[in-house]
Amino acid sequence: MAKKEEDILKKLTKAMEEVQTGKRFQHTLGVEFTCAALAMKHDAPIFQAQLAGLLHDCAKCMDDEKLLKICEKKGLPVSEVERRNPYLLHGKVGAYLAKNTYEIDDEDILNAIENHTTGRPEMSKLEKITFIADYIEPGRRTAPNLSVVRKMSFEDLDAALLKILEDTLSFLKSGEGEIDPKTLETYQYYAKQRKKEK
Ligand code: DGI
Ligand code: FE
Ligand code: FE
Repeated sequence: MAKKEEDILKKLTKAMEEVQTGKRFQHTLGVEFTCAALAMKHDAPIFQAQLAGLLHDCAKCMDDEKLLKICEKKGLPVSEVERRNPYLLHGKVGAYLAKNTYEIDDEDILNAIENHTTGRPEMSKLEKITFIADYIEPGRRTAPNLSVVRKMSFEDLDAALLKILEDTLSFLKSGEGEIDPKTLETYQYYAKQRKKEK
């Protein structure tokens, strides 16, 4: 790794340690590491994946009020579902902060941060890697089918993605939260794509 890249990672790691709780910071390091591993396996740029992993939850430790306030102040759109469930905004606000505070210009990284909770149709490889790494990182313990999904992630990104979306939707349907149309749309897009391939 080039010295400059090393310095950027070091600086941003320190910045995340400052804005995150201990537990969240451990998750962040786990996602960064898992992004790097998935990038190695699936031929994506490793440094780019590390940056996306490191910054994906940079706005996670803000309370609902703060997230809404930043959106209002900076003109970021807030949907009905997001207004009722402001934690869904931490990706969008995170991408904003990544660009404006952490000086990330790479649109692909910014998209990976923005879409890491709900996904979106037609994700780039980096977006898929970040979405999946967030779910499978070593510190995650509660998700169903975790060992299967972890293995799948190193075999077939789209298959893992679809399984995660499926499990997230059934978790939400079991009464754990209101479904964001974006999560459903993402699931439907990848389910349809999968069917076409068969
Ligand atoms: O920020 P993390 O906890 O690391 O992970 P995340 O950004 O993927 O957020 C995870 C939570 O987001 C998890 O409890 C499921 C939830 N989630 C994903 N899609 C939706 C959703 N919650 C709601 N209400 N609606 C969704 O469509
Ligand atoms: Fe998150
Ligand atoms: Fe996360």
